[in-house]
Amino acid sequence: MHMSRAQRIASSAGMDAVVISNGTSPFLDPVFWYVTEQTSGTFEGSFAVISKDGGLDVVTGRLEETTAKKGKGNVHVYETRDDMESIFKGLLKGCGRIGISGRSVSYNASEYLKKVSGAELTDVSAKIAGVIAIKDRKEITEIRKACGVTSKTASEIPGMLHRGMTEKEASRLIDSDMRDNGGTGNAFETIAAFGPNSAEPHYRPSDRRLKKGDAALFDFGSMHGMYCSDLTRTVFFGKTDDILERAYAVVLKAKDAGMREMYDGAPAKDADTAARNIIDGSEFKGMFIHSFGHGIGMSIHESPSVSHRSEDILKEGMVVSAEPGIYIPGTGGIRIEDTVLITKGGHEVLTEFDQSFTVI
Ligand SMILES: [Mn+2]
Repeated sequence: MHMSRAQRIASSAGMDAVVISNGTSPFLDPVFWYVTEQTSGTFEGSFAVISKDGGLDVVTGRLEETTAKKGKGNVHVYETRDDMESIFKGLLKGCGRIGISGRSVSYNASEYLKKVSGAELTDVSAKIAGVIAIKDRKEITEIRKACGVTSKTASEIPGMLHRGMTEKEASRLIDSDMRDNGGTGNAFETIAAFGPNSAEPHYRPSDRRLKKGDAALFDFGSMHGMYCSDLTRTVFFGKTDDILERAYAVVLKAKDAGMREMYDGAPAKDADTAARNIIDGSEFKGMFIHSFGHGIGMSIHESPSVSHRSEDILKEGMVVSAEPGIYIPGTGGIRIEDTVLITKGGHEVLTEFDQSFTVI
């Protein structure tokens, strides 16, 4: 039987109702867009109410009424706080236990819900994360498109680089190229890191200029619709230090080893462990300072976690990153990353660009 997204959340949460709440931007919950299948709108001050059996009601203001009616769910429009209160009283009547998305609901909204419903609130965000980690066909189509945009931009990077350009210039070129290729926005702020700066995994681009011998690390992802993608490549601008060339070979080997552990039913931690063993068994022991991967969907970092501490199991339909790295302070860093779809028998790599050692 085909279950709607709201039904999947209702059955996983096991509550009398689940309320997804949007405050004012940026305190918005992607789960609202997930259940309503909306592709636009701001929906500040809007709520999605999922009943025990998976029915969906949307509570919103006049401003978003027209947009709301294009999505899933029965739309209830309020004009005043009193209207809102009576809508909630009707929808939540008889509910003793209400699930909320504790990771994203504001304190004020949860106090309000408690007051209008008289119910006990329970954080069901881990259960919701488990549901949204498994993408349906529509979502996979969007993620595939997002990955296509990002891959096309990756293929254009070698032609963008020239001596003396700054990291900021490179990141701006990447961003506008992704838009030109059909992207609908950045999944996160693009990282362009040259030389020793590439040894900082979450670096922000500066006015550092590209010099001969630099490692040049680019970590970027376009959105398509509401969905993200994630890709990293490290290339070399002219002949570089031998140590970086050796590190590159180890990262590539670690990535292959990790990706062999990515299939439906595999413990997520196995991919991290396999990659980490390769790096820690090399001269670069201890230099892989983050986890192997993370789930990708409407958010750039979501469930499952692909770290050595993860208790998640990889399942068909999950989309995760595979991104080992080696970071040598003062010299440079290497990271190679792709976005990967978990399938029944293994996985499919959704981003696509040559990952062999490249000197430009
Ligand atoms: Mn990533």
